[in-house]
Amino acid sequence: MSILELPKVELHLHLEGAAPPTFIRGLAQEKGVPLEGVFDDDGHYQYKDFWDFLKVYEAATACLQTPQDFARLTTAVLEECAANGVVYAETFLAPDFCGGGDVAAWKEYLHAIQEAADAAERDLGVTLRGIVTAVRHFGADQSRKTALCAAETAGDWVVGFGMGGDEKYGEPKDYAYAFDMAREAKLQLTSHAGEWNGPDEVRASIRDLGIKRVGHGVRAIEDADLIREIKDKGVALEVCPGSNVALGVYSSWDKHPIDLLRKSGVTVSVSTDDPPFFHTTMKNEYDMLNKTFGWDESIFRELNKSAISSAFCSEETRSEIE
Ligand code: ES4
Ligand code: ZN
Repeated sequence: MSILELPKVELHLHLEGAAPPTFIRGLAQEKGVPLEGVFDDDGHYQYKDFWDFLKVYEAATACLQTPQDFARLTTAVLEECAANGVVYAETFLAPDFCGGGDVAAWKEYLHAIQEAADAAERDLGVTLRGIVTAVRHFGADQSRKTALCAAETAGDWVVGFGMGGDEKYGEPKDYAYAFDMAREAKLQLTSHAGEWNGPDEVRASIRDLGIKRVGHGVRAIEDADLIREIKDKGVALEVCPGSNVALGVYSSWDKHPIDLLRKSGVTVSVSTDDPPFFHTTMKNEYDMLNKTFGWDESIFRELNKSAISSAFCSEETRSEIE
């Protein structure tokens, strides 16, 4: 079997960030939303660096206005997942972009997203689960509202709580209250760390937020003690190599530490993050890992096994995707 055709598990995928440019352009036209500076002449998303990316991301997201818009987005994203052989995905959902952090509005958005996901599971064979996500640079107060949205909808479908956004804004401990709320609601926890800040950010996130998975976490490779701690605690890294290269965390694929992390015994999985923004797909990630590091079918099968074991879903769902 070609490695590109293998069944894949993806644990780090932002729903809005997975919106195809054509989808966002269509929506903008329908709604009369001006989208200045979002696309280049070829119709791709354009941004100068990560911080500009966050602005462009928010501008594009402004076209997504109703629960129905998010339902259509979910369908489009899951079609792309299916085309890439993804059988199970966890997606970050930000209530800040779905009803502005209000619990009642969030429930309506979530309901629409879940209905679209259920239909895609039937029609396309892709299972989706949600991780409610705070946006770090929106601040600690807002993160508590997000955690309330998460706690109010925790269950078989909303399985986790996380945080993305600007890692240079504030400190992990500022968000401990939100993560405590989510933990009490029996949600599993992840946070973006160690993409822009170094190993200390990963260490502080594990210590102060009690996370069991780290979004990116790749810069942990710079600290041998931290690598040991990550292994001892069974923390898994959601690694997105194509994203890291597109944003310049690493200058090229062969400089990316994923192979070193895997060889050092850290649990890693592979995801696309915000695929059209980074000109990638799960097939492209597999192709590049094969070409750069010589990963073969047995390594990819192992990778997916450990991705399934670090998934946040119920044991029942886990056994269905195995
Ligand atoms: C992110 Cl809040 C958010 N959304 C999409 N991609 C991201 N990367 C880091 N934070
Ligand atoms: Zn991310």
